[in-house]
Amino acid sequence: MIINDDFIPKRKTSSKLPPGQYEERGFPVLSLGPTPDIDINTWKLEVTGLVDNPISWTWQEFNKLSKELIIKDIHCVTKWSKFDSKWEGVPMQEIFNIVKVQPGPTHLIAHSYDGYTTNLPIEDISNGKAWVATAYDSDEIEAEHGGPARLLVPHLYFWKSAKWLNKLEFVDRDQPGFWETRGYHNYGDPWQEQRYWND
Ligand SMILES: Nc1nc2c(c(=O)[nH]1)N[C@H]1C(S)=C(S)[C@@H](COP(=O)(O)O)O[C@H]1N2
Ligand SMILES: [Mo]
Repeated sequence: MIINDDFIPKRKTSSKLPPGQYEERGFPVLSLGPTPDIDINTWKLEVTGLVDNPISWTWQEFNKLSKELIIKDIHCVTKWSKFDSKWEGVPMQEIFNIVKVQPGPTHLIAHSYDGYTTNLPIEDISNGKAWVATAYDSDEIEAEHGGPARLLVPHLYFWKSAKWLNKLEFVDRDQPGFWETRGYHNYGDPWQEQRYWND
């Protein structure tokens, strides 16, 4: 009997799973504290630091920017991975163009409403690798998952994807953030299993 591969539903294979991870079908919530109470009428996203046009968007203004649909696997340092998570968001490249990022900065520091921070090399947020997500699964992002807006950097462990985003700061030196100063790897590549300081 000949079985045509095309008629077998595609299955998730372990090749999508970075070392040490397992597939999670749900969507666990991982926050260091309570979900901040954010009023959409006073919400803002500021962009500061080494940019020619620093800006502060309201929710209405931010939602006029062009968005993309993003379907990516995400990988949490606590070992769950979720395949094909579906988001909508503003590409970081769009933000670069509007604020005119100067040639100088080496890192982006993301700041959140709960006081959380995380650091990212500029290369890792350029070239279609990062978004400010405003929707998940065709709906607004639930508060516990970082709504109204969160960073999405799916090629790094998910702690780099700051929830409740409030400020993007372009700087010319590395400044490890909340978890990076508390034992998490400074870079966080899931394929290299860069979980903790000595990995
Ligand atoms: N502002 C903020 N962003 C955050 C966190 C947080 O506590 N505060 N937790 C991080 C961690 S450790 C992970 S794994 C992911 C979890 O996102 P989720 O709760 O949507 O699964 O958010 C990251 N972003
Ligand atoms: Mo995490």
